[in-house]
Amino acid sequence: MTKKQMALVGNPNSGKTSLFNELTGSNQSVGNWPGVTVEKKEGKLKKNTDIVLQDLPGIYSLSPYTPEEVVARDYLLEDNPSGMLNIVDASNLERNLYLTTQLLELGIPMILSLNMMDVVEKKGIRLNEEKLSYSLGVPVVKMSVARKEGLTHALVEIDKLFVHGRIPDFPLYDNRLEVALSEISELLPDSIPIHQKRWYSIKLFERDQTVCSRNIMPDNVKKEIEDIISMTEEIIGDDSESIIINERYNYISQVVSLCCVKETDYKLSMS
Ligand code: BGO
Repeated sequence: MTKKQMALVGNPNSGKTSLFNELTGSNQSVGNWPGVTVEKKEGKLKKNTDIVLQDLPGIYSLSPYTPEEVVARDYLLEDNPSGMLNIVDASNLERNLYLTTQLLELGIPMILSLNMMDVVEKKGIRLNEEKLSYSLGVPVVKMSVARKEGLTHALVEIDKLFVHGRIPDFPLYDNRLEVALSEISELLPDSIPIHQKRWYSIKLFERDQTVCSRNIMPDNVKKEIEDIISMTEEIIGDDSESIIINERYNYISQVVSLCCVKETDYKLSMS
């Protein structure tokens, strides 16, 4: 019987290794990813050995600048995992959600694990996971791996994902950018699966070298896409890569302001 694959993704120091060890125990195998000296770890869940958790290297983004980013991005795009467990350090939510915005564009069902909730509580921050879940369109699990809290809830969400996991909606950005992205999406070849069209549109808009060099389109279409990008750069007044970065941060700050309250602010507004 083929195993069900689930990717474990997150920034370095988010608690990914701690979570991987808690969920898989001694059911682990370690090797290297082909062609690179990046460690490859996978493990069967202790509570359900039909599910294999693929521990991806800790990364800050899916830009192909480091071997770790390349490994993670290739796996997520080409190995068709059924879902991903995205672990974020909730005590640095704004910074950690940057990777999440990119993961949401890959067309893979996601569970968001808000780790380090013990630190969040000590900092006096209230995090509303229902609002976060609603804003991002994915199930959210609060946890503290250090205190072994939230692990059972994560396992329940993993089981649910294999029954009725859905591809999340991707974040929507500035209208002028959205027009460009939908025009690029229309020009993509049929060989790109529908659920990956958003990812490819954004990567082409950013002039991502790995995607551009793949020659997935004839020259006249490449030219049309370049015209769309240049025109949008002129309208917004910035280069395409910065446009995407700024839009991601705008989106994140809206989400965080909706879901996060500092207890000191709360007390101030009550007094
Ligand atoms: C050290 N809460 C708290 N407070 N800490 C956590 C939690 C949590 O929920 N989860 C993990 N940590 P990794 P990556 C350490 O190693 O799993 C801690 O990179 C130390 N080490 O224990 O390695 C975890 O795989 C000395 O901390 O993350 C670890 O994603 C002093 O977060 C760190 C203090 O976890 C990173 C901590 C020698």
